[in-house]
Amino acid sequence: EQVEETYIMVKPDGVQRGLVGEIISRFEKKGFKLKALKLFQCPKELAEEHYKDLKAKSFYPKLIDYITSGPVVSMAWEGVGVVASARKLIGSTDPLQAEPGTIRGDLAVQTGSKQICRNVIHGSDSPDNGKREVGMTANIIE
Ligand code: DAT
Ligand code: MG
Repeated sequence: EQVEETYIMVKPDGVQRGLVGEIISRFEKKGFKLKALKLFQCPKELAEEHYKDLKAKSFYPKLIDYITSGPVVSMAWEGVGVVASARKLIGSTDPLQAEPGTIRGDLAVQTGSKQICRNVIHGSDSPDNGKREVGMTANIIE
C-alpha cells in the first residue's frame, strides 16, 4: 500500500471528442487526487522520450505522428495504488479488446487494428514510470 503518482494523458482523439471531463470525473470519483493538469501540444522530442521503449515497433512512427497531431491533456494523479488502479480504469490497449466499464471499453471508437493508437488515454504502467513520466512533463504541466 503505497502512495504513488501516475501520469495520465488524454490523447488527441479524446480531447477532440470532448471526453476530458468524463475522464477526469472517473478518477475523481475513485477518490484520487489531481496534482497537476494542462492542455498542450506535445512537442515531438517529448513524444519520443515518452514512448522511447516502443522505438523498435513498426507502429512507432505513426504513434509519434498521432500523439503530436493535436492538443493533449496531461495530468498527474496521486493515491494509494493509483498506478494499477488507473490501468484497470483505462482497460486494454486495443479498443476492440477493452471491457465495457473501462474508459477505453466505453469511450474508444472501434476503428480496427490500424487505428489502435486512437485509444483515448495513456496511463503509466508502473510506479517507476509514473514518476518518470510526471517528472518528464513537470516543467510543462505544474
Ligand atoms: P498502453 O497504452 O496500453 O500502455 P503500450 O504501452 O503497449 O499500450 O503502447 C503505447 C501505445 O501505442 C498504445 O496506447 C497504442 C499504441 N499501440 C500499441 N500497440 C499497437 C499496435 N499493435 N498497433 C498500433 N498501435 C499500437
Ligand atoms: Mg504503455
